[in-house]
Amino acid sequence: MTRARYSTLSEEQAQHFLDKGYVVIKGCLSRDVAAKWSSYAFERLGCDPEDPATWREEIVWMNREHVARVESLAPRAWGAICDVVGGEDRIDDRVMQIESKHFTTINSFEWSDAFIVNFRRGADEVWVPPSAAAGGWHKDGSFFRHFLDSREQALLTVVYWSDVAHKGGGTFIAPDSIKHVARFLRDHPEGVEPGGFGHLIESCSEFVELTGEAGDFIILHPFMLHASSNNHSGRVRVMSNPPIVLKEPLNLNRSDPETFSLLERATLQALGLKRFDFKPAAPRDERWTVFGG
Ligand SMILES: O=C(O)CCC(=O)C(=O)O
Ligand SMILES: [Fe+2]
Repeated sequence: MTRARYSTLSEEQAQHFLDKGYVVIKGCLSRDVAAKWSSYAFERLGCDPEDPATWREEIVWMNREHVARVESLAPRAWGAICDVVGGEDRIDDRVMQIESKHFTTINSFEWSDAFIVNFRRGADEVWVPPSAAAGGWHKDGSFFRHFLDSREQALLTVVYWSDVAHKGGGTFIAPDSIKHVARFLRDHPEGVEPGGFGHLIESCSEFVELTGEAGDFIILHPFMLHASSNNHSGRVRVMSNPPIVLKEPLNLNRSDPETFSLLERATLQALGLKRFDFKPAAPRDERWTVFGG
């Protein structure tokens, strides 16, 4: 019997990440925990998810209050993260304070209730399917200058704390954006400022609406262009998007190809290359304060 290559991901899931830039891991979080943390959040917001008359805003970005280790809250999610980045020892365990509108404190080892609550975004407008026309497309990471090998937002992840039906505010993604973002960053070794990627959606032709259930976890390549969507379901969508920070930039030029992480392999595949000796041509410019481990 051959030894499994990954702790948690199946070969099919790993291949899906390589080919599509994302992988869905179902049922990572107990429904009870998801319901409990969501109800704390609704308490903080002073609203009742069952009573639209109490919903004050269409969509809300919350600060974190409850925090727990991913490994204890959702061990399979943690296993999958480690599988994609090439092991826990590559993940930065420090607490970072970010200069940003959203999720001001992050630690890759933790999940929090810094929720993005989509009550009824755009419910009065026609529902636009996932497409360039839907608008709002972006690459995450407002707190650093972006390079092909950046470690600061090495994964985009999505945790669903509520069920998310079709037209229910599920995050829109564009799987073929990874290729366009990768090539754009290859052609800009001097780096790209946050916000400099949205126009690439015009080159994309593959779009997905991420529906799912409370407890589902989705790992996305950091180059995945994505957007909030309109919620016509009448049900509140609760999600979080904790970033994963690595200790070192990606190494796209490892001498032994067996030691590339799935993330590095996906990035090389997006470039159509076996290896690439990337050298940043400007300072990284990280905009955060480090608090320790
Ligand atoms: O609301 C969503 O589904 C996505 C939100 C998002 O992408 C963000 O806050 O960066
Ligand atoms: Fe985002």
